[in-house]
Amino acid sequence: MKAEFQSYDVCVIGLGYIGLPTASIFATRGLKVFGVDVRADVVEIINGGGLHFHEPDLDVIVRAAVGSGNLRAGTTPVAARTFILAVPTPFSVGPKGEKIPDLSFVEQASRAIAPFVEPGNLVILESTSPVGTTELMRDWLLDERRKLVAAGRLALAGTGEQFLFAHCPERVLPGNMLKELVSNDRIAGGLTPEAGRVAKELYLRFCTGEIFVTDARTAEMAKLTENSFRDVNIAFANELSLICDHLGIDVWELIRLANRHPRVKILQPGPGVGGHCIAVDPWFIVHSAPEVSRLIRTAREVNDAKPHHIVARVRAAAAKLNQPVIACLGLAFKADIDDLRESPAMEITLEIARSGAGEVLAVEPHVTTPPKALVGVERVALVSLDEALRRADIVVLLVNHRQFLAVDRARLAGKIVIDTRGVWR
Ligand code: SAJ
Repeated sequence: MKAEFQSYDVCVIGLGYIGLPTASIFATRGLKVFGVDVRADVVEIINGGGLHFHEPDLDVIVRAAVGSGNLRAGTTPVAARTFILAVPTPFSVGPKGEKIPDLSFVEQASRAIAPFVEPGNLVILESTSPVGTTELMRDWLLDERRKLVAAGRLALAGTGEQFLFAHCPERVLPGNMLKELVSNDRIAGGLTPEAGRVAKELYLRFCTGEIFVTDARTAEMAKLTENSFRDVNIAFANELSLICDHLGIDVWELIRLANRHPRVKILQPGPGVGGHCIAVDPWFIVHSAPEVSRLIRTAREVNDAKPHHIVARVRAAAAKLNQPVIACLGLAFKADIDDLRESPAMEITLEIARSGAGEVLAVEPHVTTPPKALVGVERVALVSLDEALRRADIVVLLVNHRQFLAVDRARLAGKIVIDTRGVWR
């Protein structure tokens, strides 16, 4: 058992897809890091040098970080020079269907670290957040400190000027996180110029990209802008796919040809947009300026409607057969990862099963036990790729996992194939 540190350099709150790689990389660069997660099972796995989700090469770096003694995890924060909040920022759905940012995890984390933060410490919000959240983080932290003083559990609450607050959004791509964590440019947005500068110094420990210092609100909006830009561009491709279906044109051939223009770079249509970022973040912009975010809102609606279009195609094909077996290939939100969050593939598979169109065989090479969402749903089973291809009358390719790209096309002969990714053409 390694000796406890006298003090930590960094305390990372939230050991998920962003917090764990960030904590680990700081630890491998010699900083003493304490990671905090509300889930005791996650803490135990990490302290054992393991990880609770799949990301290429992350296991190696977590093992190295824990093995060196520089990374430890626990369920409550500790004192540190810098605190990094990497907690979820989902949205909730209001009574009229409007999407409302849910900042409860940021608030909980801000209040949880309040007793441990000392004047001069830096507090960084890494979670993708609506504009103004870094200010809220400061306000929640100070409010909690005032309550602790009133309860006699803290000597001095302090003022906003005594601490440094910054927003430094992560920009890593799931599936390529470790490379991008190091090499991507970053933005350090301080509530004060000093906070931005100190945050930049910290990330220079591992970041080889450029780090740009700005104010917190610009940094918040920059991150939302990046993901909205991608969402709008994918929506364009998805809308084209609907138009092409209508006109009997192969959309992938169309895009391939249009992209030969020197200033055209259309993205790829698919079954919809998933994940916890691109399908969520544009709503934060819409929520903050609903009257003037028309394009961004429409793009979200186009992408959210795409799964239903795929289901309609599958149902139309199934209606021509008697009790068909339908293979749904892929449940993850994109290729070669195991993340099922906000996955259109999962949504489509469930909707097909519930529609009673036929017996559904789901295939997901990255999971071994049936995901919770499928448990208890009738007429759907998680099976191997081989079984699905053997038994299916209709094959729906939902995720371009490399295992599916390698499928011998002869095995698809005589079946109805709905290739939502255009990879089997
Ligand atoms: N998709 C398409 N067509 C495309 C590209 C993507 O349908 O041409 C779909 C994917 O299948 C997936 C979804 O979009 O369902 C999102 O995938 P993605 O690879 O575009 O992005 P994410 O969600 O994995 O990661 C994004 C990245 N943002 C940008 O590229 C602007 C990443 O850099 C961010 O760090 C991440 O969001 C985040 O955490 O915010």
